[in-house]
Amino acid sequence: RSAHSLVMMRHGQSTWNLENRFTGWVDVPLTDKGRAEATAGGESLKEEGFEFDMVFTSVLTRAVTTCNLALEAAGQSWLPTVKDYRLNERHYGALSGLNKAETSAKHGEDQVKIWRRSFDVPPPSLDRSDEHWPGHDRRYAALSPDVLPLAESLAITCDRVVPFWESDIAPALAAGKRVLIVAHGNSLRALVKHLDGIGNEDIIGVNIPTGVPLVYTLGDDLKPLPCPAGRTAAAPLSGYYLGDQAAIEAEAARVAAQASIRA
Ligand code: DG2
Repeated sequence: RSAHSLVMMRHGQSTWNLENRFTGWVDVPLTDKGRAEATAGGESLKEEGFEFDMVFTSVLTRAVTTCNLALEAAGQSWLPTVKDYRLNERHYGALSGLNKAETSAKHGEDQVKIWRRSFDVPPPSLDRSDEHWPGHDRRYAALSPDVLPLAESLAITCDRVVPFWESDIAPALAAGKRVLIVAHGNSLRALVKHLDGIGNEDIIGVNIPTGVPLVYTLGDDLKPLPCPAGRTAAAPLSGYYLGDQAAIEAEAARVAAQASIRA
């Protein structure tokens, strides 16, 4: 039985991660810490002997820069890289740009948790005149305005991430390519939900830290194989993170708590 290698990584810390602002499709850069995280992620891939044949990322600068820095550190900058908007972060609608803790102070932590982590409740919508509607950005000019979101729940995000998985990423894996995906907290939650068959309730508790490689091995059916002996799966995911497990767990807990009023 042949195994397929898939590594996912959330981009390093962005300026709006640092400022604790809802980001979504807003195109903010990495901080210096985020650049260092991206490089460290690439170095750990190199140390562990990971080689890739193909890379996928979003069209947002924080993911593209992370991808470039990680590949450079891994000595694999030459790899073919596909950038596609379907790996973009979920669109945070009218929350885009707002501070997460301030939004909780205004609307309550429970409401903000629903907006951040419920499966199918979208955040409040923008309208098309808003500067954060992607129709004003020429990188989306080839797309029909009807596919450009006004706000996305995780369910809506799954409805673009999973078809891209099926049409582009899964065929590359099936052809024997070893794949790296560099994307975002919620576009990766959509992907692991699909891969691991995580339920709508259990996905609420999944938080992905920045800049840490998440390693999956898939079987011939492209379903995850159990985590290898000696590694600890990031349950309910069957993938495992490379690096200091306690630090990674603490970082995931910090992401979960980002909208707490005292954050
Ligand atoms: C964050 C995720 O996205 O935020 O859009 O604010 O991964 O691109 O930094 P990323 C955003 P949360 O859903 O964790 O609040």
